[in-house]
Amino acid sequence: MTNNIQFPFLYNHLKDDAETLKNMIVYKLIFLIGRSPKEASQRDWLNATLYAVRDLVTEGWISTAHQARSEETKRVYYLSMEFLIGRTLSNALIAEGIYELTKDALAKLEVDLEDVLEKEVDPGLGNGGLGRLAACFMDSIATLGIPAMGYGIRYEYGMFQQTIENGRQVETPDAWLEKDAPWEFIRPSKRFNIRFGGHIYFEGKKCIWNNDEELVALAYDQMIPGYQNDSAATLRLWSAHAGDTFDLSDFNKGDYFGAIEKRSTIENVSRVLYPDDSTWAGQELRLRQEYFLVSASLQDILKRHKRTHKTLDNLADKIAIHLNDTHPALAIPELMYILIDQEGYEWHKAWQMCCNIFSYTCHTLMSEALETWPVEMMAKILPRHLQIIFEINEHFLDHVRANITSDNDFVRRVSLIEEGHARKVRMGWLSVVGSHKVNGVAAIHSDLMVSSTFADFARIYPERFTNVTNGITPRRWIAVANQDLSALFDKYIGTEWRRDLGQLEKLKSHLHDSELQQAIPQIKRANKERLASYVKKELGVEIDPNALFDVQVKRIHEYKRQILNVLHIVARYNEMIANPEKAWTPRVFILAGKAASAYYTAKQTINLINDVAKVINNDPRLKGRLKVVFIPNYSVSLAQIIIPAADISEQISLAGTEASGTSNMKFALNGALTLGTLDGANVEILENVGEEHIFIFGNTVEQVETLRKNGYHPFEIYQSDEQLRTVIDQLSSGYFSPEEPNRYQDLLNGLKSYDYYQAFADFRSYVETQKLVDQKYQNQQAWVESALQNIVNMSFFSSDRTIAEYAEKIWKTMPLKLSK
Ligand code: 26V
Repeated sequence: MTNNIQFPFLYNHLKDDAETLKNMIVYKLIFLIGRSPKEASQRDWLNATLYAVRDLVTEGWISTAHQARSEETKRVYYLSMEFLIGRTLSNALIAEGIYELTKDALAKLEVDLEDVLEKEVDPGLGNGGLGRLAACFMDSIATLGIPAMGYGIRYEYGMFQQTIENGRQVETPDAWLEKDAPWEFIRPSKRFNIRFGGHIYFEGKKCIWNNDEELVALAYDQMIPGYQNDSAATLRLWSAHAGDTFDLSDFNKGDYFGAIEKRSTIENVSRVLYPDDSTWAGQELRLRQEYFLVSASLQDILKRHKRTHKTLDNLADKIAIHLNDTHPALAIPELMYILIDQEGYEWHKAWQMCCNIFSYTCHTLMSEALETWPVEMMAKILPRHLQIIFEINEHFLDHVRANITSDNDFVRRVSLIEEGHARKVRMGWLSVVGSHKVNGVAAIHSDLMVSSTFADFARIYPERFTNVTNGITPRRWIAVANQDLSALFDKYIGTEWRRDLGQLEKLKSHLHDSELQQAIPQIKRANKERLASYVKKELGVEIDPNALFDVQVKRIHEYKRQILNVLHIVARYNEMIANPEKAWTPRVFILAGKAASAYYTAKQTINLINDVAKVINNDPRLKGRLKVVFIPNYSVSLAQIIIPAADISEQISLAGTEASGTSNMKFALNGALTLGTLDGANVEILENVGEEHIFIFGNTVEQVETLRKNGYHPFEIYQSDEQLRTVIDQLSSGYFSPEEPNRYQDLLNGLKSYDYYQAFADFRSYVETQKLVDQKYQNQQAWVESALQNIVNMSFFSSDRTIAEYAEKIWKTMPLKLSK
């Protein structure tokens, strides 16, 4: 092996030289893509640039991996079914500090960097908050130099693309891989067999699993560059392949096509992301996906460990595995299976190792989203794992009876198996029992977790439960998404805020600087113009950047209460029509978000928003002072355009339902004021910015619970609140859907009779608080002061802080000693 190559190898040649970078890009264009500069399309230039920049990141990546191996520090593996990483190029350019250099290099070729950036696909390998959080975490892991790696699935089809036709959501497949993926490295040597099905039998005490299906997991690596630290983390995504083995019996029967078809069915495992994050459907393919991720990742992890340590005895000292929600919870029985059946450990030793290795984050308290697998299905697909889960349960229930209580009802409640005519495995319970730490994602959510969903477990294992409040990466959400604000920060406090958001404290001494106070609305204005031109281009709707931009962007879900937003919009419309001469503060309501394809009420909500928008946007009496737009196909790249342009951030979930929220943090850091309930991380945003700089409304968790307990009667609110009644009756009459007057009957009847998420209960308080928003916006100086208070008080919400907390409290590991 030659060992005389010095790292960094390429950087030495690049220096700060746009000419060299230009040549690198042209080289990639000609020799990797096979195009001449004359014929190259924007996409060709994008790919050539990506390849060139990838080379630069690769050096740091290789040396980080080398460093992690040589230090032998405890490694962390973050298992997640979703990673919503967003576009890579702009982020990489900022991480490498070569944004301007690349712009200059491309300019020499008469190519515009911004045009090229827009061409990159935005891989939608996640549903929403949970997947985006995983991506922010990877960014912080890379920047802090935590010896951690992400594992996920390389879905061939990501989150569906949403278009709106006649006001309704239409889903089309997202074949993102058809457009090249120049950022990834295929790893042909990293392949593992994944087994399913068959049966088990015992030879004495030894359990043998005879599977009847097998496929291959192939690794694709994505580099996640750290911020200017010559380092990069690895996100390894698994892709399913049928392998070399054809089913010989099919061939022998002469069924060639049958055999080929089977291969394609096998490969379905990594075909598509489940696009429903709201209701739990125990579908077999999803179970296979979860096991596929877990089995491939654990084989890889243990192989790496053995290469360095030659033994698994020290496994719990050297690795930590984090479960991003219960989706990868099969890792617990899988590790038991490997340790016992393959490595010969005895039960108690193996179990002790498991509990020390695993930790688990709970991301939702919504009971309908909690995973449970039918025992029968698991028996068919993973017979040995089911048997191990039964055994874990026996040991666990013995412990409960011996040390906590023998009360039968308690034991029934905490059992890993839900009894009933179809028995089910409770994945949340399994995750708690098999982990040493369980955390919620915001203070209020962690409190609720131990007082509701996991109350029984908090009695059994009080020391396990903890909180780690979510965070967001300032690199993507400021440095990439809001370049003008970045430049302003640089001017006042230097550039270090990108890796230490605590530097924002320094801005506090400049709060009365009039230049700063003028710059803030100017930057916001430019971002609003950018969004307005996007809306004009995509929807043909004119929106006025002078108006207050009021934004709610997130998955469409009843608990998030987009409907409350709509009720207020219609109430405001009616008031404006009744008093057209009043000095109304002009407003643009901007909404975006995808509905799960089978979620009827969510789809109705989208339709309603669009119906209301159509009437309002075309009513001349409003003189353009009220507009409503629903921007299709919400994604990470769209969020980067929308969030920096917001004046108001709508965070209006029913108290106790939104675990944390992370867009609330992105908005506040970009200078929007939150209009929100005391839910999720809104509570901590309030604590950080102070009550004069945030609009809080609605019932508290306690009030919500009291209403539920004492009987909640939405119909009475409908009857007593005239403004609300007018709105509901107007929607019922088909005012906004004259071609189908009954279109919203189901939705409205649901609200009037159940209103499970208590939108009516918070309506009055919401409408009144919206008036305070108008008033404040009239006083631009007060508004800018509040915007600034939001920005400077967001240090706590950096995902760097979050990851440092995980590393210290949960994973018990240290950053690598990086050269920079
Ligand atoms: C749930 C399910 C259940 C059905 C199968 C597919 C599937 C996929 C994803 C999910 C995840 C739901 C949980 C989730 O996304 N929670 C969100 O996590 C964010 C990050 O912690 C947090 O900010 C949001 O408040 C929380 O809703």
